[in-house]
Amino acid sequence: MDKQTVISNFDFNGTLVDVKPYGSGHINDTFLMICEADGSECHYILQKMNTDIFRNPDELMENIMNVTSFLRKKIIENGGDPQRETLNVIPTKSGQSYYRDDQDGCWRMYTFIEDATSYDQVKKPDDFYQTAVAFGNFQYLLSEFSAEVLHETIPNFHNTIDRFAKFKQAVKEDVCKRAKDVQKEIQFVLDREDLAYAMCTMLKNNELPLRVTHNDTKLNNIMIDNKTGKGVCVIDLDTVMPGLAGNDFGDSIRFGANTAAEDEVDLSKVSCDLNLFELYTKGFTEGCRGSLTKKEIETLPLGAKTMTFECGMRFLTDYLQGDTYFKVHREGHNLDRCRTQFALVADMEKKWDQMMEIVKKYE
Ligand code: ADP
Ligand code: GN1
Ligand code: MG
Repeated sequence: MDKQTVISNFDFNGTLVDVKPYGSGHINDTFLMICEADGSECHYILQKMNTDIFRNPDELMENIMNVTSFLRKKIIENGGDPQRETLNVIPTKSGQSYYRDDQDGCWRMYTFIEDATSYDQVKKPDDFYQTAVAFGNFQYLLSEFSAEVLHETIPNFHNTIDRFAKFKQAVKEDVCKRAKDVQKEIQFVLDREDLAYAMCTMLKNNELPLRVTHNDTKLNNIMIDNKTGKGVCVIDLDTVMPGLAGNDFGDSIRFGANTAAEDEVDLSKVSCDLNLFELYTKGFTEGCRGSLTKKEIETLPLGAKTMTFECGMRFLTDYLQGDTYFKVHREGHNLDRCRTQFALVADMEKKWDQMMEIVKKYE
């Protein structure tokens, strides 16, 4: 179905002028709608949800409605602006949270967060610090949210043990006959089985608490206010589910403290910037407002290493399976991404003692 027809089914304010692809997310198809209302330009985000990945759009949208209405109340209580500080779903004309087209494509619309930017790379260290405060605060705000109402939108999302098993299965099946070319990368994973088990085992043993977390805390999933420089809104709420604080911390480090892009081909540019690591630790612990346990803080470096390893393993699994999960824009894109993640894990292994020293200051 064409986008104009899809859009005509939503109850938004204004007339559509243009609609074009937007952002650099790896999962959903995102579009910017340029509209006109009362003589001035306004914008909306239109998204075709990836229903190959999110199998149950009803449950997914129920999560988003529940989380955003909870956040809206908290933001109002704290004197904030609920139009900018959380996602706002624009309903369809029949009052639904998403629209299903005649080919079962599922679409949703959000108000556009104006005067704010989502970055693909850290431009100023303070921006990274501000995103840490905002992600920490997001988790803090959700600490009173009842986890029981949340559906698991992607089962075992950060179950690294399960990811490891699925990786080994993909190597065994080798459907695209690519395994022979990536023996070094496969061995890198197999040599780190302990790492795949570490955080999950601590959760199982109740050494780490289960919280409501975002689970996809990369830099471009947060909007930074163009004027104040503060993290104004956490977006991409598709994976808000029970999880580990260390994983939210870790995924931000994986992406934002890397001195290179996620898909950089020159691996000599990849490293974990310890100044950014420290700034994020400071911001995240402040944002969580003292709610993290001593063990959670101690294991933040492990969260960073685990999320980087897991993500690299997911890119490699997808490469072996024929690039069916993450959007790719060139041949070998997932393999390039996998290699940066493994180079970053190797760099963290070298800097491990320093990373542990840094987090000690914030216990
Ligand atoms: P994906 O799951 O594919 O990553 P996202 O929900 O993160 O999709 O959206 C992709 C990009 O679109 C974001 O990184 C951001 O740049 C932009 N975006 C999404 N929602 C909004 C919004 N409400 N206002 C402004 N920009 C947005
Ligand atoms: C995906 O949706 P996006 O692009 O913000 C992925 C994350 C990965 C990330 C790697 C639902 O995030 O888990 O860490 O790519 N999201 C999903 O860049 O799988
Ligand atoms: Mg995203």
